[in-house]
Amino acid sequence: MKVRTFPKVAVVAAVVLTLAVGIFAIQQVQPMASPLVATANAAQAQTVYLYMDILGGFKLGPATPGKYHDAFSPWQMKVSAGAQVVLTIYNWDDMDHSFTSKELGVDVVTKPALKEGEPSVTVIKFTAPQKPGTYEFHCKVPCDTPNGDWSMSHQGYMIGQIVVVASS
Ligand SMILES: [Cu+2]
Repeated sequence: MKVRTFPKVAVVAAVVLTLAVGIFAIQQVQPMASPLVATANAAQAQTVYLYMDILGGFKLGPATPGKYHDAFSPWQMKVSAGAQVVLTIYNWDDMDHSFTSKELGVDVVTKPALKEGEPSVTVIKFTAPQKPGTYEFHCKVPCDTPNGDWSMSHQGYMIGQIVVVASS
């Protein structure tokens, strides 16, 4: 029996047609795929790394000339809404302090420095609120004792702020 063969030109034409249809199909699919990819990226929260010192008898107080007070440094930090925050705190003081915030759902005691010049290191993780605004944190451990715990009731000392800004 004679085997029927297709002319070469017809085979090449068929392959080219198949490829053309394939490419056309891919191009048709892509506009659908793009929004799905964008959604997946938006769902991946940004991770932000923050670093803070706690210093004992470090910062002059305006109402108490010549007296140095315990303080967070920096005491104010900005993060994007919904960001995953990894906050590393170096406590250089010779006593416990804490990073405490009911609004942020964080309450962690930072151990004293190992010795002078060797801070304890505490890593805290939390998710920044979705709502932009100013969220307060403070130290709950009685401190700034030589000054009657003055730092504990003063912003910029043992009271600080996480400022949440709308994510771009
Ligand atoms: Cu304190």
